[in-house]
Amino acid sequence: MQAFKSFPKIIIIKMDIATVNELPYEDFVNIFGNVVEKCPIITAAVWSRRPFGSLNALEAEISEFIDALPESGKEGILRCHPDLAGRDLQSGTLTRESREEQARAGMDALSSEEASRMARLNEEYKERFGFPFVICARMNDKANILRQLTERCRSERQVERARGVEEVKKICRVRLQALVLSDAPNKL
Ligand code: 2AL
Repeated sequence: MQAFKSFPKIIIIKMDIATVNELPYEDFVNIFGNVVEKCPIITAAVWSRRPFGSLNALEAEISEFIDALPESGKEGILRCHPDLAGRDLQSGTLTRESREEQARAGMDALSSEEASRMARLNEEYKERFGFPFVICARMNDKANILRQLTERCRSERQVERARGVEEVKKICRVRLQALVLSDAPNKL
């Protein structure tokens, strides 16, 4: 185990992979249940694939599980994601992970003009594709998110489904990196 300071007064403990491998099922699901937003069933399924050789191996198991789902399952995962700067943010009902990600990307501090543009584009995207726009907020700033949302509104359904799933995997990686020690230097 290694402790480090993330924010003033908050100590986050990262586990090494050996500790992860020893976790009983309930603890594993409690700790990793939201690495894919509101999809603890993925975590539950992946637990039986341990031991994991590394953080990368754990991530690869999750990716493989997602890739094996039918397209309807992949869309289901996308639908579990809250809109960026959407109703859940306004009403304080985001998951802790999502709240931190959205705040880091400035989604909680949009001008009223930016907020209405975001809301309009999010609705347009959902109407066109039937699932929400998903992007890894930690890897993008506000300007980039708005630009990509605008561009991706004009895309094709299959392209967006695949793109959204790749973004889910990036979000998952960032969330895993916050919990598990990596062998490689952490670039985030
Ligand atoms: C999110 C979210 O909640 N966190 C993140 O990185 N992206 N949602 C979204 N619709 O892209």
